[in-house]
Amino acid sequence: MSIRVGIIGAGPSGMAQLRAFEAARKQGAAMPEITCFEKQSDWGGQWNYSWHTGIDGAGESAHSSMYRHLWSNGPKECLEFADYTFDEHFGRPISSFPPRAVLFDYISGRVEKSDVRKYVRFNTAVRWVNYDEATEVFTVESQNVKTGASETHVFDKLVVSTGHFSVPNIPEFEGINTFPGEIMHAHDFRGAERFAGKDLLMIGSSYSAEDIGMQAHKMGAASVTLSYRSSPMGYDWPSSTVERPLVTLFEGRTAQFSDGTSGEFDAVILCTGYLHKYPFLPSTMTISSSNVLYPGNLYKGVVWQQNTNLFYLGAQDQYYTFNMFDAQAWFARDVMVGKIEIPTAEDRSADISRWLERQNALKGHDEESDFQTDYVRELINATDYPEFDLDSVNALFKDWMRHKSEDILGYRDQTHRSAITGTMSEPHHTRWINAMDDSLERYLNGPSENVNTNAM
Ligand code: FAD
Ligand code: NA0
Repeated sequence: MSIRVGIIGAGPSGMAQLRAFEAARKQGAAMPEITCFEKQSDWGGQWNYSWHTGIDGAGESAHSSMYRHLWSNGPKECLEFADYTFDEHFGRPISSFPPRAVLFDYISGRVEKSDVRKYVRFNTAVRWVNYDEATEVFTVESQNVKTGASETHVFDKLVVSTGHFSVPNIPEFEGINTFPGEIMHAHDFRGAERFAGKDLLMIGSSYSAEDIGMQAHKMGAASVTLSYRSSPMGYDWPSSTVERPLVTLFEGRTAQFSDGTSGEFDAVILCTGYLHKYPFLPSTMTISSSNVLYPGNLYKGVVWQQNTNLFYLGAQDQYYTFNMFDAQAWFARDVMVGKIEIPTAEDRSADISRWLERQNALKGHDEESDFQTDYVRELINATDYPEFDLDSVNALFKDWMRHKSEDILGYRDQTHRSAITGTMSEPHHTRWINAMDDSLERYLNGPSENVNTNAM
């Protein structure tokens, strides 16, 4: 009997798992029995944009945290699939920082060509998972979110690929109940147009705070204040943007900061990150971690230490994304089919500890990029995923971070070379700060019409 594989989630990680099995099938390997559960009506995960916030049209929690005018925050050359290049998909060079719709088109194009859609049960949420130690099988309870019909499935191997940037981390702040304006988490942000002329307070000092803050600036916000807990981002911000230490108190519209300064605001956006949350898994199979490059308890960042039939994809904080999910999916596939032998629990534990120790010693972004490069390299070396020049990609991450330091509003106008095809990207027809139409059509066909007045 062929193995039965369950995959929960058809975002980029789940799609990578489908593609990994399909790639092996093309080389003559037997295809396992695969069922992929996706609670939304389409695949793409975060990249499947929806205007819904809170609860979606099927009464489920809205998954995607992406927003209008989201352009890739890293060079596309860093996330390029080694087995499906941007040149292959678009047939011509494109710019290095495409908008969301363009990347959605790219990731969908690869799996559409692979004919793996048939394995996905859309509109189907996984509600609960059990594992029977004696028979070594998973029982998965799923429910069609449209009809309410529930089903039970049995699997030998289970892949959890539900992402970890969908359940907001929501801290409390003294007096915040007295704030009369809008308060939201970044997860519910869909566009900054309505913040034109407004004074915005963002709490947090990572990608969401930086990007939503600069979106608001682009859309004409009067001022943007970024409040940090640990350390400021320190970019060369536009003059109407400032960084302040953490808010200590809200009194009506006024926020007090720990350095004694204060400000009046129209809206507050909590850019305070996300929680690992897996409500369909018993605690014995659930990751408990903050957003780090190497969550504990996962051998090679993929295989659950206490149950080597259980796999997590994309559970890490991410420099690498799509190609790392591929490397993980190829690795998970080869473990599942017995091509990669799993070492003893003791040896796995020693391997995990080695990565955790290195993670604990990391200083700064360059070392983090080196860390994840080495991690991806180790996975690729263990499988037949096409090799590519990871040192070039690592260098590209460092160039990108330097460009951000030099020009936070202009780094997306830079061009980069593909480590896979050698193709140099095209400069985009419109500078990011002036690009007011983020559609695939406008991106591919011609310059934007509107020119923004906040351009530096
Ligand atoms: P997700 O994309 O989150 O997909 C998980 C899937 O699981 C979803 O389709 C969801 O519906 C499904 N699911 C969840 N629970 C269940 C359930 N119980 N049953 C069935 N299905 C379920 N990466 C980049 O490379 N470049 C970027 O520019 C970039 N921008 C980002 C911007 C934002 C605001 C965020 C939040 C993330 C961004 N990322 C970016 C990172 C992004 O997380 C990854 O690119 C990628 O989407 C992760 O893929 P995933 O499949 O692991 O998770
Ligand atoms: P993210 O920025 O949403 O990116 C997720 C931040 O929250 C940290 O700065 C942390 O501070 C802060 N924080 C947490 N609890 C806090 C509290 N109680 N008080 C104050 N601050 C608090 O989340 P994180 O985890 O990076 O940072 C949390 C993902 O979304 C990333 O992968 C990113 O790439 C992606 N993203 C991409 C884009 C684009 O592509 C845009 C947005 C997000 P501290 O003190 O822990 O440092 C355009």
